[in-house]
Amino acid sequence: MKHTGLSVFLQQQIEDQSLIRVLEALARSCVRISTSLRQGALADVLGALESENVQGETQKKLDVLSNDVLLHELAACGAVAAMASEEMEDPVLAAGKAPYLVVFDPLDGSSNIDVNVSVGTIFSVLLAPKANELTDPGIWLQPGRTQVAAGYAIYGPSTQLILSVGQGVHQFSLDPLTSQFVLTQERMHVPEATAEFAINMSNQRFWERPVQQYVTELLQGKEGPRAKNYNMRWVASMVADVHRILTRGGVFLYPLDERILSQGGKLRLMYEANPMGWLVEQAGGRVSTGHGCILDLRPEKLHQRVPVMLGAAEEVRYLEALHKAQA
Ligand code: P6P
Repeated sequence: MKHTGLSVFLQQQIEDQSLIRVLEALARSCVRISTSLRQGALADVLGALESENVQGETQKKLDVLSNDVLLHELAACGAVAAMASEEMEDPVLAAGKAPYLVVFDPLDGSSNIDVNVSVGTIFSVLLAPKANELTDPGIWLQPGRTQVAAGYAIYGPSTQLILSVGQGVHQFSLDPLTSQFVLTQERMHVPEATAEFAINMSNQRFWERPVQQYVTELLQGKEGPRAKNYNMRWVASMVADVHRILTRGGVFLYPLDERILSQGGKLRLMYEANPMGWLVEQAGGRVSTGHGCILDLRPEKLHQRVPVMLGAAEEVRYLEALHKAQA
């Protein structure tokens, strides 16, 4: 069966050639990152560095390598004015006068690399301001709903690129023989209801009451108020958990807990919650802090963290009702 190539698909979907250049640069980056990951121990790219990132997390060699690949490809494409990354304190200028900003998590879930579990690259494309405003930190603080494009690559048994430009969520698979992404699914969909949830249960004693109640009810199964049995999955790689939800449904939670209250949450707004939440909403799901849609938040800082609940709309709305009832 002949599959449509990514570039052909983008030309069919998008008139703006600059946006196509950005998305093709992101795709090239993901192919290069996938290749490095596949080499793994054979290329001395595993393991940790002495350095820490802005999050205070020890950087893996592949974190830095992936970040450098994205910086190079995006700067070279000529359509990106500036870039920001989970791995860097401050944004970096690229082409200067150009239409787009790109913010990314170059290798999400990297703690899983050394145990050979799926990881990913998450990206979000925003409109750039006029060239003379590029050093203003406020240009990055755009609500998730204003994203021009968003997506992720998942480096698993196969490498896949999932992206949207606001007209549905589409899946491309990397053909290892040609190193090209080809369309393998159009219009991914998150079912309204689910019987599968994803959360790190080891944090249960620290959660706020609405999440405690929510998960307790799920675990009560058919005998409980939800009147059905639920399955649980937790990969501890957001890209893998969200990809499962876009592929077969489900609900994902990384809620506040008393240990991270001061940080505002664990996951990052600009390059995890917003791009992933926008994709999920595009696919018919919902994304929330528990108190309201994440995509409507006005970001206050580039590396801001938020509580995240996303996936099956029925479950996210139920969680919001529990938060409202216990407010
Ligand atoms: P925990 C990976 O480090 C990450 O940022 C997300 O990809 C993932 O969902 C979460 O953290 C896992 O967190 O506390 O379960 O290790």
